[in-house]
Amino acid sequence: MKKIIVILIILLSYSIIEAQNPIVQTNYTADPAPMVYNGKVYLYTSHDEDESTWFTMNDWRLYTTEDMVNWTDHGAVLSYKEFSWGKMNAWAPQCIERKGKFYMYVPITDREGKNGIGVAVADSPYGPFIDPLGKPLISNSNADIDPTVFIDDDGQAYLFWGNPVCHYVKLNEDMISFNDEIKQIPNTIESFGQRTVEDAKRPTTYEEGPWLYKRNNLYYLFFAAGPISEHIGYSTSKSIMGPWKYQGIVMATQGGAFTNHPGVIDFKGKSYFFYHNAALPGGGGFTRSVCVEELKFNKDGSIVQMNMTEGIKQSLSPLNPYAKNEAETIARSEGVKSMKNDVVGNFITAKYNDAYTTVKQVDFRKEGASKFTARIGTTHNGNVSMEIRADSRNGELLGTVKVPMTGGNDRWALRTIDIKRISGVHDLYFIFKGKAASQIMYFDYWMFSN
Ligand code: FUB
Repeated sequence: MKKIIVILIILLSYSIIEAQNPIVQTNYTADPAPMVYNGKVYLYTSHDEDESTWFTMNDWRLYTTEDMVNWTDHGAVLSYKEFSWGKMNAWAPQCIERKGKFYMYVPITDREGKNGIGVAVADSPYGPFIDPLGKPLISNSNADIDPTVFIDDDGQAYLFWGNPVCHYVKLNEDMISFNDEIKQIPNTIESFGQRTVEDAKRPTTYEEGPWLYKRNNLYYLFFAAGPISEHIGYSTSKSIMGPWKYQGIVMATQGGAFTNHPGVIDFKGKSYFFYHNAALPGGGGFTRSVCVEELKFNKDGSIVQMNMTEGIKQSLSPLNPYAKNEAETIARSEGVKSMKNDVVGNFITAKYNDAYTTVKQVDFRKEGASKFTARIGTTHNGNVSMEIRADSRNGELLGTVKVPMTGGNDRWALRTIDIKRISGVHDLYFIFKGKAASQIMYFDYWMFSN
């Protein structure tokens, strides 16, 4: 019996360690805003600073994937500091593409302490994003947070936002102005459902974080719902202008953060629901992490209620090991931080001995690989290395790279080693070994060859 319990504990801890959710482990992220563009998911997030005890949030980050399992970290792509009028609070964003330009809508508190919604424009989803207005696009009331943007099939764009009520406006074709009057969705029980506790300011479950989505000519409005701790609810309408009808709970309160925030996309034939919780070590209400689940619909278009799970386990497409792969492309990691500098852009640093990253479903094909190349470096002299293993952290050792002392993350070395030949599809583990107390090594990119 004792033996069985020990085995169960080991299996359980292994499955927790190997869980895909939260999908980013190298930073605290919140308020997911996924966008599909040219066969790729661009996931914009807000960013809780490490050890935050309040919403200490200075920038918006970007992660991308083509397979829903391996995510590439592109670092911060915009900060409130790039808005001349912005003072603080880089809260929930959303980015959308129109005619090859990318429009990022962001809530910011201005220098007078007033909330507003700014817009920044870029020629690429990676930025740089520039504020074309020099002032907020929306400066309506202190409810001006949490924008969601949507372009309907007829080309008309809409911006919805707000806490504790949901406002909306039709945007002009330039996406950075409007002529329409700002309206409010009636905060009625029919629209948003009845709150389970009495709150004069908030009679319905609507709290914040709206997200617009359309499927089979039905409009869905997902939102963070109260009372706190938040759950996710949704309403539907045959017209984006309403009336909206409350439909129920998408995800009940779970996960240890007192907020939650929805983001929904269709990608490669499936629908996905993004949210946040407090699941990372050190996680809490101000140190949140973004997660994703597959979103399923009933035949009548209603949503199958979800729990927070370990996430998506099956990659949609294999990873090519013969191309240059960024070290910050990660399915799962522990003890690793992502960083950025002017020398190599984004890279990762291993914080302690046995920290690791893994990438899933790497296809070495039939012919296989016999060499491994990586750009690496360390500030420590001797005894720093990186193991490459197949399929698990204790899986077959393919090779060990000795990490040269380059002297800093602005100085790098390229190392190629012979490895045990590997073919077929495998998960890959990079395990960082070194005795130093912190920042044992840096890792920028890798590739295999023959
Ligand atoms: O992340 C800051 C705020 O917390 C967001 O604007 C809300 O949606 C909630 O997630």
